Amino acid sequence: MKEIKDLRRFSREIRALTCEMFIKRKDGHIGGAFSIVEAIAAIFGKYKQKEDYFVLSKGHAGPSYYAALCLLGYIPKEHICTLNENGTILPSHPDRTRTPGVECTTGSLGQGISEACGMAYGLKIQGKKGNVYCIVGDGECNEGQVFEALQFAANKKLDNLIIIIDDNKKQVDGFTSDISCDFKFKNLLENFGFYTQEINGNNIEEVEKAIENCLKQKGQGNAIVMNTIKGCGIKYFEDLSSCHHMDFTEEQLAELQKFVDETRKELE
Ligand SMILES: Cc1ncc(C[n+]2csc(CCOP(=O)(O)OP(=O)(O)O)c2C)c(N)n1
Ligand SMILES: [Mg+2]
Repeated sequence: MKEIKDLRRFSREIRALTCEMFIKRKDGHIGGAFSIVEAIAAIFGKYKQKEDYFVLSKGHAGPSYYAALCLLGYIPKEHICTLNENGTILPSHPDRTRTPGVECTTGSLGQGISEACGMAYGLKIQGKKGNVYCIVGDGECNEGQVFEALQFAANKKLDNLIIIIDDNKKQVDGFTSDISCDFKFKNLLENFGFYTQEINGNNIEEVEKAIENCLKQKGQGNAIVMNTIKGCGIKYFEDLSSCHHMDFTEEQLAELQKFVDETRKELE
């Protein structure tokens, strides 16, 4: 997909399909799955090449990742509504031994980014082409392991690594700023030695431009700090004080269904 309008359409399809998984399952991590949809759409719709890797370090956002993989033909459609069922190929958190298209097993916060750094370094020392895209949660940055990974990536100048921080300002049970310091991730990452950009991560043009800039620069690791909204795309969930993981009520299931119906109609 080369054009913004195609990426925008892709992001809407991703949200609708993710809703269908949640409706069938009646629960799910909607907040963090929806805040990264534009990033997922841009990476998978335009940038990710065969030699590249993708790591969803905030593995609980798996469903929107699966939706993109399904729309691109990696995951057969008949599996899409088996999210988190016994024996499914779609566990709630990504598992590379189970799901076609998934390249890294994640879910234990902090580990994915470390694996991504290892992959990027591995590509470098083997003289191979390829970039590694890694999405990390803002709450996930509570994990010390994230900072160990950043130090390594900065030291090795991993310019084939693009770390994307999903700064949706919330974690499980509240605002990230109430749990840890109110970091300015941009300053932090710049001080670590990364080529850092701060953008509106729910604006697909801004995501596209930021990735484009990363692909041009050499000699530094890349970081994109995305200001996003938890639950972005459905106002009902955006407005809740918390929509991290939800056991959906009948009213909420109806909101999800309404969104699916409206989106499908608009996309016809
Ligand atoms: C090591 C580890 N500790 C705890 C958890 C449980 N957990 C799942 S999501 C989450 C909050 C993550 O917050 P954030 O990264 O901000 O996620 P988002 O807002 O993107 O959903 C926690 C603590 C986990 N998956 N891994
Ligand atoms: Mg968060």
